[in-house]
Amino acid sequence: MKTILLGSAFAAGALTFSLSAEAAGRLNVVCSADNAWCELMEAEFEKKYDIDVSMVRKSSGEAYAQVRAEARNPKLDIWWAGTGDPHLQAAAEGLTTEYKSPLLDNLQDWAKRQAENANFRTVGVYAGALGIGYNTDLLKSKGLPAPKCWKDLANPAYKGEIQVANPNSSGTSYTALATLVQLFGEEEAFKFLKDMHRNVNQYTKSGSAPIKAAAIGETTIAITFMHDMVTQKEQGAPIEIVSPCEGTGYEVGSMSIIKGARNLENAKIWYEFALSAEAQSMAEKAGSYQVPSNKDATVPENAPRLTDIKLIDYDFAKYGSEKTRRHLLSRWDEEVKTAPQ
Ligand code: S7P
Repeated sequence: MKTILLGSAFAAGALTFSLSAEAAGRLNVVCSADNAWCELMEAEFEKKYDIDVSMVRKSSGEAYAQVRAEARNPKLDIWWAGTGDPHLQAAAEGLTTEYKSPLLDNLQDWAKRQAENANFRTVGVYAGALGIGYNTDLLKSKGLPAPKCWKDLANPAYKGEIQVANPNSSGTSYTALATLVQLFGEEEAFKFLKDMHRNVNQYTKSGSAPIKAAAIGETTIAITFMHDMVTQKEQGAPIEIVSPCEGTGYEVGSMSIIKGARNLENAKIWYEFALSAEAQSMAEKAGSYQVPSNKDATVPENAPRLTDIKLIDYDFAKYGSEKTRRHLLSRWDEEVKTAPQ
């Protein structure tokens, strides 16, 4: 065991503190961000610390399922990134550990609130809003109208043209489901989802897959986070980003230490690294355009700013609760997935 001085490793202004750590050792991470960002985080962390990272990439709902399944014998130490709702559910179920970072006061209010809502069993690492993206070339060649609102997506003209993820596996898609319920009320939201279902060509496992498919012309319209659309646009894809006219929901991408983590001290080192301005400013290098939670981190120029978007007052405590998530997901399975197309 040796003591690592973390303060010097982080951006100026960060608190200096020490952790008694298994500096040389291992860390098992489940990563729910885009693969390129997961890999960059792993590489940069390993460059900086003498810790061997073993990482798996899973969508948020799948990562939550693994954490839950392994509760009695955890194999993971830390769950980094992914939408906040399943992190909140894991916190409420006692699957994650309370930890108060010395960097909390450097974080945006929405990131601190996420931690407070979970009794510090999770924390916000980034934020981003949901939107509708479409392939401008395909839309034009098919003579389709440009969607402007959520409700437009039920237009029969879009039959077979829309792709969105399955909300059971995907945090992005659960955020969309919870957003529609908050915007329209549960009955109207489910009626809309059943109508839109006639237009859906595929429910993917991963949340960002639909906009990747739109970028290569495999679907015309996609529902994803706007920052995932920016990634495709930056790579030259003919993607238009729509902020729905009714308003939209957003995620507080989160991070949690697993209860019973075998490499707890190393998990804390990752936690501090991931909250640092230095690490968060690297996201753009991996083509990720979320708004970082550390106030001192560089916000990518093309990151969709939450202040420019008509956002709903997303009720994270309610829609991240076990009761509401379970209810909405089973209703989606029973009524939407099986509805006639
Ligand atoms: O790609 C980045 C991102 O959109 O992916 C996360 C997402 O939860 C993982 O994908 P799933 O929807 O498949 O769970 C988001 O947190 C993040 O912004």
